Amino acid sequence: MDARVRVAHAEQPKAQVIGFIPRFDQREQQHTKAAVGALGETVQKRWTSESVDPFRRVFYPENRPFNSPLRSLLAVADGPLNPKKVPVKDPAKMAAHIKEVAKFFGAHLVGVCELQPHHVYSHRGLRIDARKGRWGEPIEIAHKYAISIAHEMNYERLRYSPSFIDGAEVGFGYLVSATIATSLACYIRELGHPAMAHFHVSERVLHVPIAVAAGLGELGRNNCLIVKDIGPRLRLATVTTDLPLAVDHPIDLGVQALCSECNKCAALCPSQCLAKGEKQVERGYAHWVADNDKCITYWNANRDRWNDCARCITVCPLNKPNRWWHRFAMSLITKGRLARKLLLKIDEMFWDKRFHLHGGKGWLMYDRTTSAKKFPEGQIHPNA
Ligand code: B12
Ligand code: SF4
Ligand code: SF4
Repeated sequence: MDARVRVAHAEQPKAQVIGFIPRFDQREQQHTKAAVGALGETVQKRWTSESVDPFRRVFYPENRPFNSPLRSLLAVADGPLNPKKVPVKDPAKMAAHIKEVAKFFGAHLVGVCELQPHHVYSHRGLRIDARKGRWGEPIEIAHKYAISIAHEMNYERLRYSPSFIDGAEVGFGYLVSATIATSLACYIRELGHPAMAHFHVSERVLHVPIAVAAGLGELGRNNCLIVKDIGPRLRLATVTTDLPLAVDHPIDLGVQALCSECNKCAALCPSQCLAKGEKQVERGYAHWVADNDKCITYWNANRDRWNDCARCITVCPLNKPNRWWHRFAMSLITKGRLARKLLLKIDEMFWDKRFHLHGGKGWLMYDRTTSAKKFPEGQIHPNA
């Protein structure tokens, strides 16, 4: 049994689910709303146009799929089973084995939960669904379990948000997390059991509630999963499966308590779309309700300089390099209000300054202010 499961049994997780949680229609999520024009013509035009940044075009297959590796992963997200089915005598041993396999493939954290109806979108609504003629089709996933996979994103590159530098890190995170999930799904299918990998061009599920149920961490004010060693600085992917597995449980790391006393992501969000006040019960669970439309509208404010934003991850006091002193600080946040106040004060004194002063040397051919306008060809490229 790993440490996270022990925490779950030692403490009651913060009550989050208050009532029935309806399934969410994928056509209502913001990437789709922006693409179909539900957020206005300007946002639609910008969001569906080809990016000036070559990294963006590599990591997101929407405009030029021929040079996007994700396209090949899509082909093996689901697939046929090896007819020689391996029997599972002990689901706990199998879960431990599968977690090790996921870590071998590169996962930072792995957990298992039962797949619940509200984890699964009600109707298909990805841009690829429109192209394949299955837009709006009802989604049913018969699988019993969900394996939640977290991939760690680079600390330094995210500090440039919003720019093409953190954008490249996010895109790379999508690719790596998709590779891990796909490899794991393929492995399970080779054991003869059904498995499907969900990543941003194949997904039928909501990764964050799955990760919370699988005991990876807690939901923060910034609407992201926050884990004990790297805070919210992660990308998620999921494998749904029928392979018999022992499940993990939600955990209490003190994140919700800290978020109630901290407001940093909401204060520093450039679009001011995050909730500054108390949690509300919305769609059957208690959380800080954000204006997600405002967030993606900001992503499209200046496509010559950025394609997205991750500042609510970057500025979070729980986003620190994964070192012993950070893990020690994390262990203190459950110890009471005074300890949390002290940690927030230390963050304000040392880390705020460091974050804001990070003019940065830049990375590859980019710095914080790189704009496509400086390149006569209309796209960013190495001036070699
Ligand atoms: C649409 C979408 C967006 C939209 C909407 C934001 C949002 N919070 O949903 C926009 C474009 C604004 C966005 C922005 C960002 N996103 Co986004 N986004 C998604 C996507 C594709 C679908 C989520 C969705 O359908 N949201 C619409 C509704 C359901 O949102 P909601 O009601 O606010 O619910 C949110 C939470 O409350 C929670 N949730 C929903 N139901 C329940 C039920 C329970 C019981 C619980 C506990 C939680 C929970 O899940 C939702 C996402 O957090 C997911 C991938 C996926 N399939 O899960 C990634 C995802 C949520 N995004 C992610 C990230 C990191 C970001 C950004 C930081 C951008 C970036 N550059 O990386 C910002 C952060 C903005 C923010 N503060 O939320 C990560 C989160 C990783 C993490 N640490 O948790 C995900 C999981 C992508 C991934 N594969 O890693 N995103
Ligand atoms: S910045 Fe503060 S309020 Fe926002 S998620 Fe991090 S700890 Fe919570
Ligand atoms: S991604 Fe940027 S705009 Fe969106 S909520 Fe986070 S900080 Fe705000």
